[in-house]
Amino acid sequence: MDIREKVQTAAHLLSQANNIIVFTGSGISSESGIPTFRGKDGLWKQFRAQDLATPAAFSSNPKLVWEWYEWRRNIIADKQPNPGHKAIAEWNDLFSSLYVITQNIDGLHQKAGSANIIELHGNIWKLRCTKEGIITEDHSCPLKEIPPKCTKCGALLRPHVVWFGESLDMELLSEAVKLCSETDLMLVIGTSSLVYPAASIPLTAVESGVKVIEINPDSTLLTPRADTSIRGKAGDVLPEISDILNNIIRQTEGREK
Ligand code: BV8
Repeated sequence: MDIREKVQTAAHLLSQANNIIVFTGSGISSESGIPTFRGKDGLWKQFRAQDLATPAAFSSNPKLVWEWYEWRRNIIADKQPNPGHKAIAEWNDLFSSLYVITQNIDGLHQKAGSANIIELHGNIWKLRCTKEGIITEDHSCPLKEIPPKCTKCGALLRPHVVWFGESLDMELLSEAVKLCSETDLMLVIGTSSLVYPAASIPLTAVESGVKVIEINPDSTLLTPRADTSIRGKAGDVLPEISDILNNIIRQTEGREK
């Protein structure tokens, strides 16, 4: 099948689905101007994220780790959702249920208007007290001080994100796994499917017999397991799927009148 046929197929599968999951990685935000992790201008090219996004790095040099997150917050602060994020947000009321399960910490799905978002790896605009665990949201750029301190107890604040070597929030992970068994269709967009346990979510969907459609300019470790893999950019493919889906819905409603 060529890309046109795959886009048509994806729209038809969506038109027949009641419950869908959209699973995303950093690739969906790259057209908003936010670097991915492994792309040519990727974060992992300039920094070894595994050396900075870790509890050990934070305990040995919290200032350095915060400088990296401050730099990323500044990149993300003025970025807007792209047509890919917006297409997903426009589907909010088209399905019995639509969940966005994202590995991204940039908050662009919220900014686009999506509901039911599960942030598996946290959110760069949230900070957590290292002593009491209280989570606050702070969008100030730059932060008042680096590293920031808890206004209540004076302890260090950390980014409320999941670092390498840290377990994910088990409630979020089990909710994501449970949703895989209750969904008809999963779109997997902009992820290299390399980082676990998040990368196991689409595989859980495959093993539960869910139709899985990948959207990515490159092939990934998931590609051979997906029902369809559309070689394209999220910002191009998702609006195209949306246009065809809306035509199908209009035709169906026309016939029912
Ligand atoms: C844990 C937040 C254990 C922080 C991130 C097996 C099982 C369990 C763990 C492991 C395992 N094997 C290895 C591990 C360890 C590790 C891991 O997976 N390492 C990798 C490198 C092999 N996992 C962990 O450490 C996890 N924790 O397991 O702890 C434990 C268990 C119990 C108790 C204690 C401990 C935690 C991992 C979370 C790390 N945090 N982010 C921050 O951002 O600062 S990960 C971060 O990188 C992202 O969140 C994301 O998950 C990952 C990058 O992946 P992608 O989003 O896919 O980005 P990437 O650049 O790779 O790919 C982009 C894709 O988009 C490409 O395919 C590209 O082609 C495509 N694309 C580009 N442009 C577009 C596009 N697609 C569409 N449209 C476009 N325009």
